[in-house]
Amino acid sequence: MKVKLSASIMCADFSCLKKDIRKLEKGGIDYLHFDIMDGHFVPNFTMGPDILKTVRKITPLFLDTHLMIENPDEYIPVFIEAGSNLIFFHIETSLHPERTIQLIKEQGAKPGIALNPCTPLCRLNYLLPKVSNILIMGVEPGFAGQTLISTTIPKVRSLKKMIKERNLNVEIEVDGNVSFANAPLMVEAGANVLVCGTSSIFKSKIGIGKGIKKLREVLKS
Ligand code: S6P
Ligand code: MG
Repeated sequence: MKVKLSASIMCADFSCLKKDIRKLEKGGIDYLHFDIMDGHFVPNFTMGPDILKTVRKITPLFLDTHLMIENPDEYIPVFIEAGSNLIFFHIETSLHPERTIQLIKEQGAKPGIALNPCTPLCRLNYLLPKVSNILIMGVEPGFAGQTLISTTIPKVRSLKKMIKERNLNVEIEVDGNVSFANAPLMVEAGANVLVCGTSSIFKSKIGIGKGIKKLREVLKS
């Protein structure tokens, strides 16, 4: 199965976002990844729904939204209305994840769960059949440009095994330090979607088009 690439929009050049989006489309990107941060769950701020709304108007691409916020239920409808096709909430932020998943479905998007590096896979036990994607964080959430935490690859492998044993159709997405060296290891372990940031397609020296091409080459996908 072809590996999907999701471009981390927080790593794009905001002074010419439309231009970057056209380069991503031309390069054959699959998803656009929106990192939403609230300064509480993570020590940083990024974008709000208005940016999504603006991007939704200028591209038909699949929009994947990564909520790094407390009280996700409060804001999920706003982000879906803005154009998100897939919503990831962090399991660490939801006391009633069944309700959160239901809310995302009712509002018309695909539900996904994100896991911090230290959060064990057993948190997914009862939820795995109810979601379409799992986001495995390879770094502590909050910033681009970090180094991959070494437990990420074995964690992806174990999750792949869980999904296979239960005969489920759940995509594994990996987020954080998806470099040209790390990406093939992530895919070999079972990743289906890779979040691409400053480690690959937003490396200023290479440029977006060549970055995507190089990533496809190392992945042979
Ligand atoms: C980090 C965020 C990510 C970053 C991505 C950046 O909290 O969830 O989506 O944007 O990790 O990629 P890179 O290649 O700079 O690590
Ligand atoms: Mg992210």
